[in-house]
Amino acid sequence: MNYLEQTEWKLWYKRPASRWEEALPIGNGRIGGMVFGGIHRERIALNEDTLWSGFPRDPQNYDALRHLEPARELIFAGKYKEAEKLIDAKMLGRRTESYQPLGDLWLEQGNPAAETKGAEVRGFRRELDLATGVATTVYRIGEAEYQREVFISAVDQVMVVRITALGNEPVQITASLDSPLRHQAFGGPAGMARIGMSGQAPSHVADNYRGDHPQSVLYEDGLGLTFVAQLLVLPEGGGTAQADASGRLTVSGAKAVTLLLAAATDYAGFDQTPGSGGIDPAERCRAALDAAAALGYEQLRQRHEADHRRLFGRVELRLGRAEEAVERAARPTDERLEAYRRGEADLGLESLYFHYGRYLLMASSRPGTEAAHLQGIWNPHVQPPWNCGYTTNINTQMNYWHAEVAGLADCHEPLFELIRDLSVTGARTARIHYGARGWVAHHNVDVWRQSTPSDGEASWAFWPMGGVWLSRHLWEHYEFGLDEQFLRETAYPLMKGAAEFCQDWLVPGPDGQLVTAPSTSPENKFLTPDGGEPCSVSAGSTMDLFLIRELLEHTIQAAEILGVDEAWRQELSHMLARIAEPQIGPDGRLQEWSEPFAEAEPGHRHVSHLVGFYPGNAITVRQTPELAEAVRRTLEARIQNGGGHTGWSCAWLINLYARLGDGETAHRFVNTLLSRSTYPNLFDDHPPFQIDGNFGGAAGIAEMLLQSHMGGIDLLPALPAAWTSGQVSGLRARGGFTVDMTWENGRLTSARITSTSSSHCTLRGLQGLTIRLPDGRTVQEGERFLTEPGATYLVG
Ligand code: FUC
Repeated sequence: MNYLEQTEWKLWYKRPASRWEEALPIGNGRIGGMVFGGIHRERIALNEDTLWSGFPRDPQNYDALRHLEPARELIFAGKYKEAEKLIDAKMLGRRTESYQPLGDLWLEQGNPAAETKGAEVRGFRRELDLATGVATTVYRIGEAEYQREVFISAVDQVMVVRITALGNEPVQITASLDSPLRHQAFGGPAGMARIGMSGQAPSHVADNYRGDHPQSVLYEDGLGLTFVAQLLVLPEGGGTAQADASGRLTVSGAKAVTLLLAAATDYAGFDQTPGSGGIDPAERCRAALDAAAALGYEQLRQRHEADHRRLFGRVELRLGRAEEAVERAARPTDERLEAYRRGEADLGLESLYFHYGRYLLMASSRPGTEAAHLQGIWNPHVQPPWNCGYTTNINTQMNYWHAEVAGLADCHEPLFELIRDLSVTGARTARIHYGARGWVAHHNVDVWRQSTPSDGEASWAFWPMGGVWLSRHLWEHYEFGLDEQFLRETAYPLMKGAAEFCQDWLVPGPDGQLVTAPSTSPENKFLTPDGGEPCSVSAGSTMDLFLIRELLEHTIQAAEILGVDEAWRQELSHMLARIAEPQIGPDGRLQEWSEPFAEAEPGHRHVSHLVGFYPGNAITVRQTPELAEAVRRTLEARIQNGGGHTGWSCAWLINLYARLGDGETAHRFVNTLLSRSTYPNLFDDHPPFQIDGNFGGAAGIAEMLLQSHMGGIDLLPALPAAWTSGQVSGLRARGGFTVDMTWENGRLTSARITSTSSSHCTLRGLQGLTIRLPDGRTVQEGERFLTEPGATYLVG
């Protein structure tokens, strides 16, 4: 698809960005940049993924446990509102910390000769090439043509800006660094082409959720993390570069310039006080810059591109005809989005959105980096929306919904590291808050791995299911890749700890069935049966019980595969049999709570009780059709009442309708996500910018094309009429398979399944086609066959 790479996977614009939501994101998982593409004044906003406010603290509420039994008694006596008040007053912990911006690289670029003659800027174009991970800005002034390329290398851990001038005008720039945090800029040593800045993050950024301090607070008391950014400039073609002591670096007379930027903090782990971990961020920057300078631009670019393509090229999706996609891509992305909003079909934009979701995960989450948070890695605010945190009651999980299916299993790893850390902090919280074994996490987590119920009131803060839901990702990673070493060394011990917490957390309800209490259903409220008051606390929410049930099942399966913990497995099986079942209400909907309470907000954005349908698979259209029908009715009622109105909420609907096999409705929500909840740079608009919708949207598009949660692989399970023809390669299915497909006139025309292990495979959705085995035998739809690692099975 070489010619397509010229255009199809690019975002491009005719004007510089005037705001964050127009700028173009680049990143290597650790360092993030937003490229504005200014002409005379370029801004590249910078982030580093460990730069957070705060330091390790003890966030536990030692008083909480004392109130657990009284809260349970109130709940089982039907006094829900009183239980909620008790939790709000006595059982919550302190606020989580905030991700911080690093600052900006400013480049003032002149063309004095042409400007004095009043020459105009012509031919402006800025673009982001998803296939290479390079953002490029080009324009002409007078006789000169300028080009600025920017990328952030994962291999060499530096940002590279390459500025060239064609024609007779030299490159003339002044570079400087700035930050909204307390910092100092410096240049030199004198005469050297280096500048830098060093600063400190606040030790606490938050408003006090109790309302004692109605104003947001920001403590700059010297206890926070130290950050450093350094810039090294390599002029070519006879140019000179001079830094002054204040940190301004001027290049003149060069044909081309390469700027290298490194950034680091002294973060040494969630349990290390800033400065105590033996990390010297200035030294780290210096070392990265020296190594990169020795390589030079050409090699840096080659190494970056090879690494980027290795990941990006694993999956290719085309919807519709190639010529049409190319034609659409000739239009600037913002204009394209506008036209789409007005109702013009643009299948290329939909597949671009899918690829962008993959690109953004590659740029914000790589092995060894921090996991992607609410804004991925890109944030300019000292007090960002929701702290740029890890909100684990949907958002953090959604960030990784596409990781496995869309060929980025390695980008999933930072989440596993976060889970591992949480199992340490969360073990204390389990013990101190609940007197329980194992480990627990609640709805908000930060870089210090806060595991307590934090940031506000019971309806969102009191939700000890964060670790349970996160553990599903460990199992999914195993199911897709079948890596037994990962299961043994990483997944199982963490899943086991989460399951042990559940063992101690489940209690018999009045009828003897096991339930959770206190229990909430994020972040919805019901109306109390007696007073009609909005309330969040009861016993045994449907979501809690789905999450726990699935965790216990997966843990048992994992223990069986590994041949361990036999007696304990039996214990879990007995518990499973006693857990209360999900209920279908009198109106045919799946009940959100254990009783058919009226909802305070019937169009609520969260559809927590559907977690067992997607991402879970406790309910499926094939195995539990009645429950699946209840899911459909639940969705209809939510949507009728305005549900799905935030970016991520809409993205969840795409996945849910894909699982229902309803391609038309799934596609309608793809359309809604793109036309209502997408900024000009294709960032998801919650509002404000929040990246989960990008990732959940990409997952939804994949889920429409391929599913593997029903004990086999379903090809094109929710293909909408609008996607008449298309092709996809490299999607992954559970059981260690990779799937390529083409379809025309809404029908599968060929498929190729590659096996990476020796597991059984069952294919559905063949529409009359058959599977040819390497020995020449043919297999039909729904027939199970054994695969060999490395072998390819053709459907035709
Ligand atoms: C949850 C959601 C909000 C938002 C926040 C970051 O609390 O209910 O919509 O996404 O996380």
